[in-house]
Amino acid sequence: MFTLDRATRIFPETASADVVPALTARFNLLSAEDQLALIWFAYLEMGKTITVAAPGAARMQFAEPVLTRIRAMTFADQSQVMCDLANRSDTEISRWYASWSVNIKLGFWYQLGVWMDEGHVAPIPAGYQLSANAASVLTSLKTIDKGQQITVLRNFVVDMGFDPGKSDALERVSEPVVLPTAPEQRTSVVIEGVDNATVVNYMNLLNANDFDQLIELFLPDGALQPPFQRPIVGREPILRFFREDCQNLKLLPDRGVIEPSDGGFTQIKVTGKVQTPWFGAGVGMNVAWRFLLDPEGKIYFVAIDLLASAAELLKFGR
Ligand code: ECH
Ligand code: GLY
Ligand code: GLY
Ligand code: GLY
Repeated sequence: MFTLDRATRIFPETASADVVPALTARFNLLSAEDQLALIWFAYLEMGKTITVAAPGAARMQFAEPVLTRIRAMTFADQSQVMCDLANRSDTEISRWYASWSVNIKLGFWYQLGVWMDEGHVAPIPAGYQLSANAASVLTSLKTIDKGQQITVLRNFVVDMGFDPGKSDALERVSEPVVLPTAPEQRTSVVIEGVDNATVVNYMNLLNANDFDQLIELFLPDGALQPPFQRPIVGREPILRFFREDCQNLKLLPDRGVIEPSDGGFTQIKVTGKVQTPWFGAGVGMNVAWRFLLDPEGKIYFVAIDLLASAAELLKFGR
């Protein structure tokens, strides 16, 4: 029978973008000043090629009290707040930050970036010299594909702030869940080589933000493994993840393969692209979905991998 551990190893030939955790580890060794400056330079660089979508008003209302407070501070205090976040120091603002969902964190920094540009928030000092290590991380970041670049940036932002651990943690704050797309406006994917109803429904329901129907596709002890993360196990945590982190994604699966497995299970690998609402069609991330379905067609396990290269989109052999 399958264990979760064994399930994570289906389709072992799938090569994920190891450069993402590698760069994240190198980034974490840098000083806070270097980290902030590096992100600023990376952000300016990316701005030339891809645009970030302004966050929605609903998302911004949660960070607004903190943003207003920061805007009223002196440049010195503003710089200190940003360094505290990067250092994960135990401060009030760092604790609030840690309680926010990924998209609120991204929206918060988006706003600070706009204010830095406009002169309301302390800029990175003109002529700031990155350390040799930081410069080398930035150089590496520039050479990887756009989908990998935005994943690295996202990791930096997610890891900041101070999380005191379960008992002392503030209540989690996330944006409201959007209504599912109306039935007549839904789209339907076509996946070359895969006509499996569970997999096709998974893609269509996620694209429609229909998380309540989507979760019904999973077994009660089913698991979902996002890129570079541990599997999320059980319907309730997975549903929470969908509501908090997966609104308005666009899944563009392209092709796949279906193989019978042990005990009447079925393993299915699909490759294609995913777009995040932050960058829209400007960035297509190359991904693989690796599904393991039970004999009734329920999802026991699905992993989403960010692929090492576009060539991986065509790799299904052993
Ligand atoms: C400034 C300088 C000071 C420091 C900082 C700054 C601001 C930085 C900013 C950064 C913004 C970055 C952003 C990144 C967004 C990345 C989004 C990504 C989304 C990936 C989604 C995927 C989805 C996959 C999934 C699929 C499933 O089937 C199941 C669910 C799920 C410059 C001020 C910090 C503003 C906006 C990478 C891959 C397909 C697993 C979710
Ligand atoms: N809030 C910017 C300054 O204190 O100058
Ligand atoms: N924002 C999509 C994700 O959680 O990866
Ligand atoms: N990256 C997911 C969102 O912006 O909602």
